[in-house]
Formats: sequence, structure tokens, C-alpha cells
Amino acid sequence: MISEKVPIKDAFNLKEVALAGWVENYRDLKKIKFIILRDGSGTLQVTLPKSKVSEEVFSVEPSQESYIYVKGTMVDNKEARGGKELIPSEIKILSAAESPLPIDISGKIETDLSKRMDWRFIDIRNPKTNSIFRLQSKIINILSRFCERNNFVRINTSKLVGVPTEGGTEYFEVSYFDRKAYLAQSPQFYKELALSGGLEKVYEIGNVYRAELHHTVRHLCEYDSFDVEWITDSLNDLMDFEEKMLKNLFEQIKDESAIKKFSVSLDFPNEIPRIKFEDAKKIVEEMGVQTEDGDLTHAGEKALCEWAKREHNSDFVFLTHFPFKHKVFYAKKDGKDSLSFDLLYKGMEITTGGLREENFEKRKAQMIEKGLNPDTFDHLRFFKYGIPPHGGFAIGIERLTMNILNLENIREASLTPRDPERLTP
Ligand code: AMO
Repeated sequence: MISEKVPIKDAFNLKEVALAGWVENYRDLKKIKFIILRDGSGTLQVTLPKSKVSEEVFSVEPSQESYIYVKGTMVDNKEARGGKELIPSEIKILSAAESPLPIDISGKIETDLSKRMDWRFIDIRNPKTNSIFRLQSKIINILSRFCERNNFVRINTSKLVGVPTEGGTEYFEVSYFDRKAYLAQSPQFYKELALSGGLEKVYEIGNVYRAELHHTVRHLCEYDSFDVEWITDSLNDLMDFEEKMLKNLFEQIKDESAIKKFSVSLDFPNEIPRIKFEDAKKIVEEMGVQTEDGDLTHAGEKALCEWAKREHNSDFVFLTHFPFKHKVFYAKKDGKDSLSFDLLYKGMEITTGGLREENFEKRKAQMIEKGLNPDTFDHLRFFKYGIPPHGGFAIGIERLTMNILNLENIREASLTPRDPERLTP
């Protein structure tokens, strides 16, 4: 019975076991057969000596990557991985795999990324690839637990919305009966609705949508956003919280198998440097990188991270006080600047955050300044009835995973990536 199965890693401490898993390898040497069985916890050699197993058991010929059930006795064998092997008394092929496999998952033959994504359900059987998603699950859990410990309330906000949140043109339009609707680009206004509703500290983990036409290794059309928002009037308070949150994360993922499989060193600095946009611009320009008006550019972000590593021994750097004219309308102003920040990690932006304009009239004026029509924004009403001063941030989970593991392409950190060409599987 498959319900009796134990994880393969536990079998090494048991005598009689029932296991189930995929056939990583099958070899028939006529008088003896070998199966390498794999599940999420590890691999084990199943050995079928003709002289020691029943005829029925010996007759089994599983194809590579079939899912099988095996019951038997663990015996010592110095030659086998882990010093033990399983001699089966029962084997059942529960689900046979077609041969040959459409892609190689042993790591011997390299498959291009697009083909891997076409066959994603087989691709992630590779234990190294599989470990990315086990780590991602831990990341989300650890960040969530950190928020829970700090009395945040988890919210689930609407992904079908009446107006795009983040402005620009990067939104998907969908038909909503006889009206237009949009896929949420972020939960921004709903985090603010929750604060206006007295929830005080909120967080959300959920998919958001961006109609990103540019093909880069760091943009997806659908990604997981870890959002927080709470009552505060201090930009440093926001950055302090994220810093503590990530420090706690890095401490807790040290022993994850992905960290070992990708040979990553998890260095967290004593303190993440914080630098104003204007000063950062000067630094990267002195390093010979050209910046654009209000934008360090991706090359500039990389250069600033090199500077942070050199000067502060930090893979992270907070970039603060972006010019307001290049920020979203809801950012709180500080003269010509905004009380906002990005967190860069290993050369890439992984977080955006900041204080928000909570004053109704000012927020309305900022919308108009950005060329938006306040009448189309239902959410403005939240700001008329005693909303507290607040701020928050959002971490792109795939970007965080990608950079922790030094993956080359964000698609590797998404189970089913969406880009302008890809809508399957
Ligand atoms: P922003 O638009 O900068 O800010 O997004 C926040 C974070 O989300 C990630 N991200 C992406 N990841 C993959 N593919 C994309 N196309 C993509 N776009 C963004 C990045 C980025 O730092 N409401 C604000 C957040 C806030 O202020 O609370 C917002 O959405 O890691």
C-alpha cells in the first residue's frame, strides 16, 4: 500500500520498508538487476539478484522515470550509495513513463531553457531543480512566520481590479462581463484599504501581473509578490524591518539542500548600506557607468552593488530618495524627492518600498501631477476617513530566489513562468 511508504532517507535507519518513487536508473545485468529509486528526500539502490528474489519481482522492467512501489528488506552493501541497498519482496509499476524521455534530467546532456520550460513537469524532477522550489516554499514560510510573529495580519486581495495600480502601460486588460477589468499589478491599494479598515499591519503573498514586453532574465509577466504595509511615518523603520526580516531568513535557510546543491555562500552583512539616489548616481558615474534621468539603469545597479561589496562587504544596498518625478503617484514627497527605497541584491532590484501620501488632497494633486484622472480611482475614498500614515514594501519572490541561488534566469525560479511567448504549461 502506497500509504505505508516512508521517505527514502528514513529507509537507511529501518529494516523492513515500503517505498515509492521514480526510477532514476535501471540496469539489467541478466543475473542481477539494479534500480536507483528517487524521491524528494534522496536516492537508494534497489537490487534484484535473480537467486534471491521471486520470479515475479525479477520480471519487472521499469522504464526510466516510471513511478514505482517497492517493499523489502534493507541490507548492508558498502558498494551502494549510503552503504545500504534494498532487496525487494514486492515491486509494482504504479505509473509507467514513456521512453525515451523528451529531455534529459540527469544533468549529462544540457537542454536549452525554453525546451526545459516546455517540459517543466519533467524538468523539475532533476533534484537540483526540484530543490529550488523546496527552498522557495521555505522562503515564503519563513517570511510569513516573521510577519506573524510581528503581529501582521495576512490578507488576500483581489486580482481582478477596476484600475491598474502601478500605472504605466504594463497591465493586462480582461473583459469583465460588459466592462473592462485589469489583472492586479500589485496589491498596493488593497494593502492601503486594509490599513484604512483598521488592520494596522498587513502582509500578503500572491501572484501579480505585469504586461512586460521586454525580454530580460529578470522580468516575468506573472510573479509572486511578498507585500507588507503598516502604520509608520519613518522610511528607516521600513528598511530596518526588511533588514531584520532578511537576516532572519538567511539564518534559517542555511541548511536547505538547494543552498548546498548550488554551492551558495549565504553572506549577510552586519549592516546594509543606505544611500540616497543622488549620491549613488555620482558613485556609479565615477565608476564609468552612464545613468539616465531618475534611473540608475541596470548597469548602474550592478555597479552600485560592486561598490557596496567593496566598501561595505555587503551583497545588499538600499537605494533611497528617488526623484518624485520618476516615482509612482502614491509615493510620499520629500521636496523634489520621494521617501522611497529599492533594495538591490547582487546587482538586481529585489524590493521596492516607501512611505505613501495619506493626505486626500495631496494624493489627489499628485495623481493630477502624474496625468491621472482622480475620478477613475475608486481607492481615493479610502483616504477621506482617517487613514493612518503608512508605508510598506514588496519583495519579488522569484528575484529573491534567483539571486540567493545565483540562477542566471528568473524563469528558473518560477514553476510555470509567463513571458510574452509563454502561456503553457
Ligand atoms: P515594483 O513595481 O517595483 O513595486 O515591484 C516590487 C518588486 O517586485 C519585483 N518585480 C518583478 N519580478 C519579476 N518580474 C517582473 N516583471 C517584476 N516587476 C517587479 C521586483 C520589485 O522590486 N507597490 C510597489 C511595492 C511597494 O511599494 O510596496 C510595487 O509593486 O523584485
